Amino acid sequence: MKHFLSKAILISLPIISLIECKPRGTQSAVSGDAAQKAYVAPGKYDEFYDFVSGGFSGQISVYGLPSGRLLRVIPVFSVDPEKGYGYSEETKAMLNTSHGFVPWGDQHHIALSETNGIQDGRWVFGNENNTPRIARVDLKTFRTAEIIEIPNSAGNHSSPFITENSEYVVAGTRFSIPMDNTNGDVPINTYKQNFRGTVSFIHVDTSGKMNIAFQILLPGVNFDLARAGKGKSHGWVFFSCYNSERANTLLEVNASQKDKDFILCVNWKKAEEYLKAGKAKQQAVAYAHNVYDENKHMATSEIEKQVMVLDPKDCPDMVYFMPCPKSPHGCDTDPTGEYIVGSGKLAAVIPVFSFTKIQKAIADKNFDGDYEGIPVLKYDAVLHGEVQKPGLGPLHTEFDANGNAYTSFFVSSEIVKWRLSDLKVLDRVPTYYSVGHLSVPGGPTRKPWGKYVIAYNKITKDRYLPTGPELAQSAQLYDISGDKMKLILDFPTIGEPHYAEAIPADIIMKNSQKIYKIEDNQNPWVAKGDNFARVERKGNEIHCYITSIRSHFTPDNIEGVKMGDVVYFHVTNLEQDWDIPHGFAVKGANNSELLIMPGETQTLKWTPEKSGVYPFYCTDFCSALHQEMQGYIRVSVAGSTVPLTFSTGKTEPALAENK
Ligand code: K7E
Ligand code: CUA
Repeated sequence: MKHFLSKAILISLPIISLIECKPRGTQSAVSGDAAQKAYVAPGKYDEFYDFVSGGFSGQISVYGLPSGRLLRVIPVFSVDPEKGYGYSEETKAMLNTSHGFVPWGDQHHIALSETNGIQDGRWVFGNENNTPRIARVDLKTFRTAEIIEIPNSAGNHSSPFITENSEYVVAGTRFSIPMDNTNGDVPINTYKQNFRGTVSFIHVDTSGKMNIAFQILLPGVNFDLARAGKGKSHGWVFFSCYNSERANTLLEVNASQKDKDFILCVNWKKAEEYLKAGKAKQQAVAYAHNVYDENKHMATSEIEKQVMVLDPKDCPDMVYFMPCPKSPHGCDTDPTGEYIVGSGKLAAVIPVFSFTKIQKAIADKNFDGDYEGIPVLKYDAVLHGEVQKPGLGPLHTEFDANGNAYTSFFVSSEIVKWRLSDLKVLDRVPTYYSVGHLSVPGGPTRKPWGKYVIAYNKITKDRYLPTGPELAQSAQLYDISGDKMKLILDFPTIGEPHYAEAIPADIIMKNSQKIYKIEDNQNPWVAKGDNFARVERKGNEIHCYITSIRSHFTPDNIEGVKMGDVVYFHVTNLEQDWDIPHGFAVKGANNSELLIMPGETQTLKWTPEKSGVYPFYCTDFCSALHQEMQGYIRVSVAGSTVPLTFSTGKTEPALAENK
């Protein structure tokens, strides 16, 4: 028998390798013509934009769906040499924080702006965990417009979740900490006395401008995820939290003791009333608030000095805890706003809570005591029901427009479809492998667009050609238009994808900006035409006001720079044509290039390290004569008498004094 088997394997191997040229262990799992559904012909547009968080890359990337084509990486919390973000003088202030310039961030979740609970395509918000911040990206330009730091927070994980008219993005702290206005120098094992959690409500005005309206001071648990209410539950936000044990060491054991942790229910309309009534305490803190001015083409950073803090002690009926089994992660509200789904990482069921029952339990004071002074609602009184035996390790839930929910299971590595009304499991599909977040287009809103569910996986293993110790990060696209979910595409992502949202392309593309108008350019260093191009000395600073247009720089010959000078190249791109950026780089510069959009001015700071002649050139292939788009800058020794001169197209030989 043994002998026969091995012979059979020997014989069949060459046949298998003829049909199947992928490495062994790769499962295609795509059936019939399913892959056709992800095919977008050359020159055709995708149906959806998909905004995907970049995890430890710090950026947000944008894909087309269903093709999975990468359209753009938007620099947000990390410097990006491809676009000069965080390298040009104009953009550096975007990455300023109360800790100084931070060139890296951990970009975790995103939230698309909404009007009446429907995606409106104005902005995408992103959070940063490590140095707690929220960013707003303008979807006219796909550029980061604003970043605000969150005080009294550490590990800003539970964010940025948005209310249904973009009134607020919320941010809950994962790590509880001693508050910023206290002497933080306390023994770690005084956690229970000294460590607190906060959730922050960042107001967004109609122009998008953010400010921290208030924070709520809470017990020292770990806030994990959140969702705003919608429809009937508009005015509320639900935050999952774990570590109700308030352990400060070996959390994997010590924060898994209790049978149930909590979902925090915040009545933010009530909080607004308390704020108005003067119940908030002003607290002295320090946090950066950075804004990019589109006309000045420049960021400014301010350190804000105070924040308003509401303490539930002074504000009855503002917050409640709802028991949730066991170490909840995702906390998601369905399109009607009636159901709140908690996903306990270690739980054997998925609890679904009813907003109506929550309101009734509050009215009836149907409490199970309190937790650190905050009323705890009775589990049975607020429960709609539990999804039985759904899978192992539920993490996140999204919804379609037909009353179905889709939950990701990390441990059993699958997506499970179930019905909200009767909590029956309808379908399950494997993911490759260990799905974390998942997303249905419009899935967190009042109006899911449906059609697909996308799995954002934590482990790739054998899905792609190996690339050394680290493999491609992986997303998978499933068709959900029928009763059964069908895998139709794998596509790699940049950084680790946590949350993502997809939105119909037409909502965004109609507003997409093509150029910046040169007449609106208010950059203090702009040169609005070749006749304004010049080089000026201010002490030891050399300011080169350079223009670029296909295919030359003005000026392109610069002399009279001396060692000890600091050179600023202020480059204005005079083009007024879509998709004609020019780049700028100078030999020896150790701070990336510039990439300058049509009508924009950007500045590269350069400190030459020895005398000589340095070429500069355009880094973006802009025309047939792009390779001709170059210039020279001459740096002389300190104390030299070479006069400061600049020119373009001047060909007379230089005087003999210049050697
Ligand atoms: Cu990846 Cu949103 Cu940090 Cu869940 S979190 S998986
Ligand atoms: Cu400008 Cu190449």
